[in-house]
Amino acid sequence: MNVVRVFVVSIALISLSGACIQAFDFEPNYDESQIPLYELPDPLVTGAGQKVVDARQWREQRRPEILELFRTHVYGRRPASLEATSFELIRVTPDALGGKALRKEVRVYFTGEKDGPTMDLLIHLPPQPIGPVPLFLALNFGGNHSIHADATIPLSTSWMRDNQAKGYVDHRATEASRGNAARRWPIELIVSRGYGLATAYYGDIDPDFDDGFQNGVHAAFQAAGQQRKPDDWGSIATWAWGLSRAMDYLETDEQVDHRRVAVMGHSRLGKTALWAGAEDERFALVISNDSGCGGAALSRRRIGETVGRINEVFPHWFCGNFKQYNLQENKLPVDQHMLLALMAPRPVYVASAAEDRWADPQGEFLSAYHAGPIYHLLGKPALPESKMPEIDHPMMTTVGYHIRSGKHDVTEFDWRAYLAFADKHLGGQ
Ligand code: GTR
Repeated sequence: MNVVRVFVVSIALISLSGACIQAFDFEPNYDESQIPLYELPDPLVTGAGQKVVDARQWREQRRPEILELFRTHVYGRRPASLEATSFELIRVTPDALGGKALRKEVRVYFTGEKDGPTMDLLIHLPPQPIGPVPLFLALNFGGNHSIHADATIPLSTSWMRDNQAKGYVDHRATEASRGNAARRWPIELIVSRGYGLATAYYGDIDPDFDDGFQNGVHAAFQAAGQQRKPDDWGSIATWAWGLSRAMDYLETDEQVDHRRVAVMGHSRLGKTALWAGAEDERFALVISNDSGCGGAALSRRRIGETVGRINEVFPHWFCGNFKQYNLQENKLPVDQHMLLALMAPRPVYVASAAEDRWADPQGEFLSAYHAGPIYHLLGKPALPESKMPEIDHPMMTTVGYHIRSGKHDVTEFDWRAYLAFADKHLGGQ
């Protein structure tokens, strides 16, 4: 039975919520003994209280029900009619990175209109692939040119968050930002292992600021004067939708095996990768790197970043309804183990970092653990025990997990674990 009870009640948290103090007004809690009493909703009991007994009932009844709950209460609903997306192959460089990779630059026209919103996909494949290759798809934070120092990658012209130190000035990328995230993107390693890597700048899909949903694809799909509904898509849902449009392209590329695409993301983009994997089952494997609150971490634990805090600081990330759960996590009809369960029976990997307490590593692990009963129901192995593995010791069944030493980041250790997990489930080239 997938129920957790924690008997240590935080008097402080209860009295705070009773007095309706703003969710972000108190210090984050990192003390396991101060977690409020919580009970996780059981993914294998339907809304009507019926026990889910077989794979068919999960597939036909409970999975769609849980997906709808996440759409309604957490991420929001993507618009229905989006058949128009088109693609343009801008450039192919057969000998990119000193001959180590084949590069493709593809422009995605979200609405099919040349003057509408676009996303630039940067794809690296093993040079001269002998057949369609499996591929990692992951959004980036700083523009495609930030993932490698190579001077031939076009500088992004999209809106950027200002960060002088990293080369972003007046909301534009400058040459100084080229390659600033290269450490997080071991392209040469990935292609040498027989995989492709496709990336796009998340701000091409929707700029990451609270703009009243006036920019990016939100604006393109919102009729003028149309009021936003409390379950309309927030930015995470929009970014996830953009990943699906990238997948639409990948399905047309004969050098990519679209049945072996792993979607990966770090931090807010880890939350995005999970939601993309839930909404779009074409993703064969899903990886969450340090995704934390609203990603892999259980909301009810209130360790580190909380629902209230994330909604205050990033009001545009989730749907309007999610704000009802500030300091009311127990009222959520879901928790994040149910998001991971939506990946089943596909392989899912959750990674944490030991010093990333803000993302609640223990809550990320428990979430992966409590998705286990769904994997078992579908005949797949899951995490074997409720105790975290040792630091730097990845654990891999159909559900994978590691806690790496170090901070909130994406490191080569993380990528080597993802490659091993992908080798196990997707096979290399
Ligand atoms: C933090 C935020 C986290 C995480 C992170 C990131 O400020 O609190 O939820 O998403 O940003 O995306 O880097």
